[in-house]
Parts: sequence; C-alpha cells; structure tokens
Amino acid sequence: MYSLAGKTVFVAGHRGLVGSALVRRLAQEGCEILTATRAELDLCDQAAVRAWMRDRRPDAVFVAAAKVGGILANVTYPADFLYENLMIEANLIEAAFREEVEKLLFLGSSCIYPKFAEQPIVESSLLTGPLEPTNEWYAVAKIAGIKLCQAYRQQHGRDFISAMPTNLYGPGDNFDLTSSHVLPALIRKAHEARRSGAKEMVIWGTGSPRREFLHVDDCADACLHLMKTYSEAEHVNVGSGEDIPIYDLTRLVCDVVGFEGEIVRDTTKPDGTPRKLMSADRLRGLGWAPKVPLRDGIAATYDWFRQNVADA
Ligand code: GFB
Repeated sequence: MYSLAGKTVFVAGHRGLVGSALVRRLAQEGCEILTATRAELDLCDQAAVRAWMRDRRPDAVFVAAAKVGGILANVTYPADFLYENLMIEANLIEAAFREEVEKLLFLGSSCIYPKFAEQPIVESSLLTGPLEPTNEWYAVAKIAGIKLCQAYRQQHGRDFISAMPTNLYGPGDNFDLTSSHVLPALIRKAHEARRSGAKEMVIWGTGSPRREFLHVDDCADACLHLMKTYSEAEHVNVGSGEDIPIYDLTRLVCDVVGFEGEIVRDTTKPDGTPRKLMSADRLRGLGWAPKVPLRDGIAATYDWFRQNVADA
C-alpha cells in the first residue's frame, strides 16, 4: 500500500481532461499537489523538465500530459502525435528516475492494442498484431511509454506503473469539432442542432464501430487506486467493461440533449477500429469498479458543456 497522505504529488497535464480529474480526486488525499502550466514548463524540453523536477522534488508523479485528439486529429497530425508524446513521456520518466521519485503512473490509451485484437482485449494482447492505422502514431508513442516504465523497473528497480484508459469523457473535455473525440462532438452537434431547429445532425463514418466509454472521474479514481495498491510491470486496463455502437451512442446523446431530428451518416469520414472493448478483469481483481453510469455521465457532461462552453 502506497499512501499519498503527506506526499508531494506532481500531476503533469493538470489542465487536460484526465489531469484536471486527478487534481479533483487528489484533493481528498491530504497530499500537496504540484502543477505546472505550459508557459511555466515545456514538457518537450528535456533540460527544463530535469531542472523543474530537481527543484520541486515530487514524491509521486502522474503522467497525464499528452498530445491527444480524436480520429481526425490523429490522422492529420501524425508527426505531432508521435513526437510530442515521445518527448513528454521520456522527459518525465527519465527525470523521475534521476530525482528518485518514489512512484510514477503513466497513462496510455486503449489504442495501443492490435486493430483486430480478440475482444474483450486483455493486457497480454499488446504487440500481438498490427495497429489501427488511424492512430498508430499515437499508439506507438504510448507503447513506448509503457516500455519505458518497464525498462526503468527492470534496470533500476523503480516503481513506475502504467494504466491504459479506454475512451474517456467528462467535464473539461475538448468540444472542438475538428479535434475532439466522438462523445463531446456528439454533445455539441446535438445541442447545436436542437438550438437551431435543424432537421438532422451528421455523424462521422458508418455508426457501426463500437466504443467503450468511461467517465473521467472514474478514471481518476482508478488511477489513484492503482497508485496506492499496484506495483507490477504489466500495464492495467482502465475501462467500464461495456461498449456501445456509435449510432446507439448518438441516439443516447440526442435523448439526453433533447434533439429529435434525423441522424445522418457521413461515410467519407473514417470509422477507425471496428471495436475496442477492453477486459476489465484485471482491475476488478484489484478491487476497483466504475461508479458513473453512461447516461448519467453524459447528462453531467452536457450540463458542464452548457455552462462552460455553449453559454460561456
Ligand atoms: O472518438 P474518436 O474520434 O476516436 O471516434 P477513436 C470514435 C468513433 O466515432 C469513430 C465516430 O468511428 C468515428 O468515426 N464518430 C462519429 C465521430 N461522429 C464523430 C464526430 O463527430 N467526431 C469524432 N471525433 N468521431 C481515438 C484515437 O480513436 O481514441 C486516439 O484516435 C485515442 O488516439 C482515443 O486512442 C481514445 O476511438 O476511433
């Protein structure tokens, strides 16, 4: 058991979806939370990261900083997704090693798994087949992050662990239609269609791919659970254990938002991987389960969107 009480905990990426949820959740732990804005610390700058870590000397680190985006952003900016994510994780993990950080948790993504991995995807499926091309750049960077944690554990005995969250959503998400993930995009599209009295809203692809969704507060809670109780080399899936076709998800979002028009598919846009349901067995076996039902999570996220984006 690794207690966070009284510790100094650095959340790298505290303004992002996951990082901000980690900061909210860590407030209950009696620890000192360290954060750095992009203006204060460029995580792609190795010398700056080393100096910052040497100066602040955190006891524990959450690597929640990453260049992230939905399917179109991944396809459009492969160099950014590969380069920035490699730099961020390598700089943080190496600096954590040098400054003798007691524990580090690296956050990856469910896209690390092969495109046609057997479902639900178990952790040992990693590197057993080709990746989904729409996000292979991001996936390769995240696989490197897992391997960095394992390498520092093996070579230097460091307690660096990795968590692989499924598709996340919640307050603080990116609602920009060109770069967002599907759920915030659907919330925005349904909201704007209802407001404007449109007869239809357009979704990308065929609507048949299935995705698993987890509320970001559940993800943060799971990360703390792992930070406190888990100390092994293998990464751990963090998911809800349930998936849903994108078309059905769209209907659910429309129901929450109150849009009753037609849902139209734009099949010129990519579908991405057909299915990405992770096995939740390992995390359940470690004593953790999600709490936020999908519909409730979408309703709460829609409230946040209205207050902070649509009406702001
Ligand atoms: O969330 P998303 O962008 O990324 O798309 P992935 C999921 C599915 O929703 C795809 C469809 O089949 C999209 O075609 N979709 C339908 C839409 N309408 C929309 C829309 O308006 N916007 C978006 N964005 N999608 C990401 C990876 O893959 O998953 C990342 O690109 C990361 O690297 C993330 O791993 C968790 O689930 O396909």
